[in-house]
Amino acid sequence: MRVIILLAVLSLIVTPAFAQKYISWEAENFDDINGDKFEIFDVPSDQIGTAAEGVDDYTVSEASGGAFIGSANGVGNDGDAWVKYNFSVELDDWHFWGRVIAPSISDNSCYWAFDIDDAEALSTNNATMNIWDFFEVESLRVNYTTDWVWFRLNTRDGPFEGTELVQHGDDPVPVNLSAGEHTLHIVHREDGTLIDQIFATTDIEFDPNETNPQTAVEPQNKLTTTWGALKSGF
Ligand SMILES: [Ca+2]
Ligand SMILES: [Ca+2]
Ligand SMILES: [Ca+2]
Ligand SMILES: [Ca+2]
Repeated sequence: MRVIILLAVLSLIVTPAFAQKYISWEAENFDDINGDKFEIFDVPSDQIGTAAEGVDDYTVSEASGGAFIGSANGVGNDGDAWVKYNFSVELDDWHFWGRVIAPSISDNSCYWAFDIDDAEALSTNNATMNIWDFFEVESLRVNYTTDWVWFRLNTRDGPFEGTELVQHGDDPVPVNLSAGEHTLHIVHREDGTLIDQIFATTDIEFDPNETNPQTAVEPQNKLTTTWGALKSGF
């Protein structure tokens, strides 16, 4: 009997070591918005004007939750416009991803930062704000598409440490977040950049381009925090 109890206790202790955590939310489900650059598009979208950026005008036929955010070409870049997400996690190293359409070198970035004041959320690359590039590095531009692609969170020159090329390599940089509530600001940079979903996991191996997180794990609202799953289940 003692052995059985011991095994039961051990299994409770051991199981969490294999558990990976996940959190995701719809980009259009922001908690706050500032400025007039970002708008919510329902699918099928009206034609997104990108001809001015060398891409044929196109419509977006599919999006998680039936909607996405972004700006049409012509509304202008930057503008200090932002959306803000409140979420909570457990203490861990989190790998963030965004589901994005970024069809040209002029439609492929935003700014971002965690846990800043609204007043700091500016369309500026400074010591607080990062640029999130989507196939900006020359060797990646061959990948431009009007389809959705999952991109790891990256930065051009900090303060976050993972450049776009580093994040495409074998040693991507996670975000270490403390337990509890956090915010993510996405700040407008290039018009014509579209965002459908935000996803984060403690699993460095997980690639949402290979496994749709919506089918891999039960969808959860960001306010219900995180959930675990056995890695072997993937
Ligand atoms: Ca660009
Ligand atoms: Ca543009
Ligand atoms: Ca910066
Ligand atoms: Ca969406």
